[in-house]
Amino acid sequence: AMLSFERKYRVRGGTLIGGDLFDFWVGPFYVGFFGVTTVFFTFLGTALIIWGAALGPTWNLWQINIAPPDLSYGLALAPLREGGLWQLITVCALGAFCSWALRQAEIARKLGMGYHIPVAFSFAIFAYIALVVIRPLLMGAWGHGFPYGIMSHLDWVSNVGYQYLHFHYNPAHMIAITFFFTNALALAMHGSLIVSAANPQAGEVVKGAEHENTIFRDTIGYSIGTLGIHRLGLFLAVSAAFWSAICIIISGPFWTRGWPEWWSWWLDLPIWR
Ligand code: BCL
Ligand code: UQ1
Repeated sequence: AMLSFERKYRVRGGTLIGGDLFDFWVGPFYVGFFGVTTVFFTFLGTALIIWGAALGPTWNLWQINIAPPDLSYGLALAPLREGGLWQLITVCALGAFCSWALRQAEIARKLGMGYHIPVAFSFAIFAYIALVVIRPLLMGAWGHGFPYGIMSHLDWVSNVGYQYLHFHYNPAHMIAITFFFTNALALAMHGSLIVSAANPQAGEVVKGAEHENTIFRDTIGYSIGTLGIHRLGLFLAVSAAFWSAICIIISGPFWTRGWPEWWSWWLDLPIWR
């Protein structure tokens, strides 16, 4: 069943490819050309993961691992059992993520919205591409990608982190973390503000923007505004993903020693002499 206001938003057109051919809904979901490709890559990729798990030693969800090829394969295609599955799964993941972003773009066009949502999501895709495409290409082997598995990818992060002695000294990692934490603070402030305004004392009417501004002006002397907080949130979130991508791309291709050592530029400044 369709909600009363739903028909209004089911507008024809705005497709980027395929014209009217895939311009329809299945239940509440818009399909479109990119809905078809999303489903295709998702099912194929998931099937390949299950195949990889079947070839492996365990069905324990935590321990299933699909590893990239050995470094000795360089940038070549590897046999399926030797990392080839990882390569195909990576292609499916990229296909599904990009299809999803393009489907978001089609829906934004239908609704006459800006492209903020697909643009924002593309930063998350960029972080993934940084890990499994850009850095492996720059380092000359697909084996530098991270393995697909719950525990195994955590082991990879730990091992790669310690390869650079102390990853907290990576300046881009510092910036990324600062954006992630600031984003969490902003979302906590915003979420609590909205829930407070929407839940007044019994018998009182729901509060709006004037009250929202007032609580922040009274407590910290500044309100960024109802539109402003969403612009700030977009900036913080997108920056967190962007600097995450940068922090891993520079680890290896740009800096091969421990990250603590990178800071010797500070100790070497002539002002200390
Ligand atoms: Mg570190 C990376 C924080 C300690 C080594 N580290 C990161 C960053 C982030 C972070 C900045 C990971 C986020 C990211 O990339 O998002 N690290 C962090 C913090 C600490 C920390 C807060 C801490 O100590 C408090 N790190 C350490 C220690 C080192 C260390 C010191 C280990 C010993 N860290 C590393 C290494 C890496 C990081 C190595 C990285 O490689 C990683 C990084 O920067 O990667 C880029 C970006 C988001 C994504 C990549 C997700 C992409 C999502 C895609 C597009 C969509 C998925 C769809 C999904 C499959 C669908 C699901 C469907 C559902 C059913 C709905
Ligand atoms: C804020 O000022 C504001 O405007 C009224 C909101 O709108 C709904 C908010 O959610 C938040 C969290 C703030 C406060 C934010 C800063 C950066 C002072």
